[in-house]
This record gives sequence, C-alpha cells and structure tokens, in this order.
Amino acid sequence: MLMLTVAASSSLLAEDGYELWMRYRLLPKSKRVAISQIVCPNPTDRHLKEAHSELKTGLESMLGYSVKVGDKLTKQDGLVIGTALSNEFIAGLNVDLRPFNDEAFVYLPTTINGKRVHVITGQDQLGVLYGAFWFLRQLQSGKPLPNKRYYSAPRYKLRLLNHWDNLNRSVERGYAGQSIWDWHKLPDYVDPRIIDYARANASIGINGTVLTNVNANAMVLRADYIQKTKAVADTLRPYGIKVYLTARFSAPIELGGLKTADPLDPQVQQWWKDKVAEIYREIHDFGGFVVKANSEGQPGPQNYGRSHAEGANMIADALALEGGILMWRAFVYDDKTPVDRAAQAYNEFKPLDGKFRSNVIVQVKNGPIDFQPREPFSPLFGALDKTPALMEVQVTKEYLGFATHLAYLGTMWQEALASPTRLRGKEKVLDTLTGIAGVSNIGSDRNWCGSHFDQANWYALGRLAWEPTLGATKVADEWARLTFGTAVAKPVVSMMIRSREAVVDYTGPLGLTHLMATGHHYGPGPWVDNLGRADWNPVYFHRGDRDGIGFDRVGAGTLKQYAPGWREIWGKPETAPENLLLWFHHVPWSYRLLSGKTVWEEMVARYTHGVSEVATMRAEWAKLKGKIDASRHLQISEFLKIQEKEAKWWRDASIPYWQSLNGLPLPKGFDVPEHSLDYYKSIFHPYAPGNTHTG
Ligand code: GCW
Repeated sequence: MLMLTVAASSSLLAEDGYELWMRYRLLPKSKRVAISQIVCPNPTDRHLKEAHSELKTGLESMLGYSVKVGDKLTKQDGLVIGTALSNEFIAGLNVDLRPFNDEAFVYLPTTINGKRVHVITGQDQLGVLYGAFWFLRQLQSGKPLPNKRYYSAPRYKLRLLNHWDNLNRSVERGYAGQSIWDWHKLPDYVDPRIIDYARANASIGINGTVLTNVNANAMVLRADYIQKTKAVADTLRPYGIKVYLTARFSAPIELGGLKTADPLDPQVQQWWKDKVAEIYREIHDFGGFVVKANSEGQPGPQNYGRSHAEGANMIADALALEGGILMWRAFVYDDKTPVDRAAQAYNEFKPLDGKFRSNVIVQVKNGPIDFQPREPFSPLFGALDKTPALMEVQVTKEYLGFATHLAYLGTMWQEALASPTRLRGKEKVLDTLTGIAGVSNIGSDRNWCGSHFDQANWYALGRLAWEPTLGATKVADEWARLTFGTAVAKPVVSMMIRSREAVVDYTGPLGLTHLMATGHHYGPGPWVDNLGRADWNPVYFHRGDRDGIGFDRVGAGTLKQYAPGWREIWGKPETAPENLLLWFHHVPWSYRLLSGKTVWEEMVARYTHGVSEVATMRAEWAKLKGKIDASRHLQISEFLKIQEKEAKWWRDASIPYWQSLNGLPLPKGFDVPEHSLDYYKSIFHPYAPGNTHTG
C-alpha cells in the first residue's frame, strides 16, 4: 500500500521552487499551439536577445518540440517579434503604436495562407520583452490566446523592489537566507542566479531595484563598491531593470572626510555632485537614490536644522544633472514629538508639498504607522498635490509571521490601492501614485523567498505595479496556475484569498495594531511597555485598560488629515468599519457591535476564528496531496502546521493578557488558553531572523 502511494505521487517530479512561476511544463495536447519558428531578424539586439531566447526555451519545453529562430517567415506558422524598426514584416503590418507608452506591448494574431502567425511588438524592444513573457504566461496558465489585437501598458513608470540588504549579506527583515548580492565576490564574479532574478522581475514588469538597505551604509558609494554595483547593473540592464542605491545622508562626512553633511554647505553640495557624476561615469543609466533620513536614528537634514525638502533637494540637484531621481521616504516619527505616531508623516510632509525639486518622489508606506497586517491607507495619498508619491509596501512579512505563515498580500495591497481618497469623488489611492516599491522578500534560499507561497507576494508586487486594478484574486489565480498547475489553482487561490485576514484575526483583530514582540517582531507581545521609546511599545498602540481598548484618533486629531467623508465615517464608532474600529476609537469592552456581541466577545471570537482558518487551510492543502509534487507539498504542509501552532500561540497569549486588563471571563464556548499569561510572557527568541540594523 505504502509503495503504491509513493509510486503515484512520484509521477510528479520533485520541485524545489527555484524556477518560480516560469516552470514552462509540457502543455496538454489540446493546449499546444503550432509555432515552428520564431522570427527575430536582430536576435542580438538589446532586449530582443533576451526575448527570443526566453521564448525559445519556454516554447520548446511547453510544446515538446524544437523551435527554430530565424530572420524571415519561412514556414507559415510562427511567432514574429520585434519593433517596426527592427522587423520588416512588422513594419508592413503598420501597427499604430502611438497611443502606447514605450514599455507597452501589442499582440497581434494574423493569418497567412490559412496558418496562424502571432506577432509581438511594441514601440521599444523592452515592450517586446514584456510581451514575450506575457505570451509564455498565457500559454503556461492554460489560457487561450486572444483572437484579436491585445495590448498591455504599465500603469506606473516606477515598479521597484527595495532590498533591505546589508553589505555583509545580512538582510534586514529577511527570512530567505542571505542577500543575493555577494559584494565580496563582485565585480569579478557575478552569480548566474542574478540573471534568473532579472528574468523573474522582467516577467512581471519590475523595472528597477534598490540594492541596499534604507538603514544605509555609506560605503556602498565608495569607488570599489561602485564597480561592484556596475557589475550588477550590467547584468540586469538587458532585462530592462535599472539599479538604484540607498544614500546615507552623512556620507560626505563618513566617506568624504568633511566636517558636516549640512545640505546648505557648498562643500557638501559639491561632494554629492562629484559622487553622483562618478557613479554615472560607470553606470550611465543609474536610476538614483532612496534616502531614509531623520527616522529611527538615521542621519538627515534635521540634524542641521534643515527641512526634509532642503535635504532632498540638495541630493536631487546632483542627480538631476545626470537624469536620476531621488526617492525620499516619508516614514518619519519621533517620540519627542507629542503627537500620535500615525499623524507624524503627514504633519512633516504636507507643509513641504510644492517645495521639492521635480525629480524628488516622496515614498510613503501604504499605512500611516508601519507595515501592519491592517491599517487604513496613509493620509498622505491624495494630500500631496504637487509632489509625486510612490507607495511602499512590504513584501517580506516582518509583521505577518515571517516566511512560515501563509499570508498572500495581494488582498492587502488591493485594499489600500482601491481606497477612495475622498469619499465624494472618483480618485482612488492608486490614481495618486507614480509607482510602487516593494520591500523585497528575496534571498539566497533555493526557493528565493523562504517559502513557496511567499513567491506569490513577489509576483503580486510586479503585477499590481503594472496594473493596480487587476484584482488580487486574478493575480493569485495567475500565480497559482503557473506555480502549481491549472488543475489545482482553484483550491490554492481560495487558501490565498483568506490567508491575510486569518493573520489579522489571530494577531490583532478589529483594528488593533503593532502588538508584536520586541525587536524581531516574531510572536505576540501586546504587554510590552518598557522600550526606550514610547512609540515602539505595543501598549502605546492598543491603549487597553480596565475600562476599554483602542486608540482615540478623533481625540488625537489625526482623523483630520483625511478628506471629509472619511472623517465622518471613521469618526464615529457606529459608522467606522469594524475591522478598523480600535484603530480609530477607544471604546468600552462592553461596546456592542452589529453582531450584538461586545468588543471583548468579538475579539475572542476573532482570535479563535483566525486559528481555525489556518486549520481549514491545512485541511484544504492536505487534499492536494498527489496533485502537487511531493517535495513542495510536504514543505508547505509543514509550514502550515507551524502556522497553526503559532496562530494558537498568538491567541492563547493575547486573550489572558486582555483579561489581565479587563478582568472579564472568557466568553462561553471558547477554549481556555493552554498556558498562563506568565508563561507566554517568559518566551523569548533572541535569535529570531531578520533583526539587524547595521552592516
Ligand atoms: O518596520 C520598520 C522595521 C525596520 C525598518 C523600518 C523602515 C529598515 O522594523 O527594520 O528599517 O521599518 O521602514 O525604515
């Protein structure tokens, strides 16, 4: 019996996840299209080389026969790729590409002598590369090819990954091994894996990557590191990916030997101009810098009594000479400022709107506090009328259980992107953006992201930055088909779609936030009240006491930062959505919700529901045994088991803590937490991963 099971499941070859969503498995006969040749007259041209070689590999493996690459349509079926300039056949088709931007692609099916010819074109060869990946994705996911002209253009110019990677290869909030940038061996040795990284990014439209941590090390700007960065940039360029670095504001002191980094000091200004020119001499298409300034101990213009705009403009001026951009982060807060932490970024940046140079982009986290499992959208979206804004999301799951918990983030980002900035009006958050930047979850682990399901979050970042209205379910469906196969997509998507809400429920229901353990943020710590800064303590965020719980943001004045409409809805506990109730309001434990339950009863029900959702996901996954290769199936089963154990840990630690404040009994019908509050408080994990601030 055992032998039989093994034999049955081994028909699916073991997979380790390295191929990501580009597995190109043999298609069932009914789905194979006839393509015996790829026509690409300039196969060595920038981006076309990558496009045709990806198509050749992908098609041969999906179709099961060999495909020739040539410069003329000799057989009458085939795939013709290129721009009108590079390809006579395409020029003859007279495709009107004027309405599209230069990253867009057009697919055009046509018939010659009764045989189908597929054409992929664009204004620029980069569009052709994107079209090639789309074509492969379409076939691989078992979807029919459109039978008339189809085009796609990215909504945003900036579709970026932000690596929080340190020069010693540790990764801040990284749960997938070491940094993929091996600075020590660069520039002489570039790991071929970087090419696969570039392919993966290009396949989902990501067009820029910030190599280093925003908690920055000035050394990356030293001449030898510029050579190393150049080697990475040269490897990524063929895939349309620009390289960016983080710039430490005090670099003129640390690297340049100056006495100050004051942005109004002419020597400092000159230092940045020279440094930027030096970078562009080596990397002509260098993208620019990201700066985290005057935040969590990073140096910045305020050290010299200057504003964020003065600091940003000084570096932006240096970059402007070379065509670079500066992404200046709005993630600033200070416990010496006696104002709600959620209000501080807006307070700091709103008055500076209009004061930034045109190549400065303010980079705003999706929520006003940090990357919490649920927050309302940041009030800065829609409030900066004269300054372009980038939305920063966290792909790595610092606050959502690290790599072992399944939490598909497409749903979370969709929630922020689709929020109307003003309730009376058409504008949504996604309409206010210039781009999206995602804090990378990529590392040296064989499966890239620390778990198979975390690959979906990388995928969703690219797809939603290309088209933010695509919808989280559609993105999940694409990814599941490509990653696990069309036959299992439905149950996989159903797990993904409910997963983030499950995490919200078992970590911080009803709008509670930032209740994680200290430093690494692994596991519960709602009781923590002893940290160096008030605004790092969970008790600061939940404000629970004997009588009630939640943060009164109406009283704090924070709600005023949102447009009218939102103020009214969020401003009263009766109209605020329950999933943000305790974010905006402090209410008595006995406050009644629509369900008739009190806040306390509902909290216990939600914690419990979160745990049972994970149990359901485990059961759904178990049913897929034999339908997914044994190796990936097993690892995911084991990770789900960890998730269930840790969801229960969250529930069982949180409930007695709240009881220690409110003195209320456990509502009837719910399991008593397994251990005492003291037991949960005594758990500590000094070596939980990802907790680095230097390097
Ligand atoms: O959420 C916090 C993280 C820090 C991070 C910071 C930021 C890079 O805990 O690790 O520092 O956000 O976004 O700057």
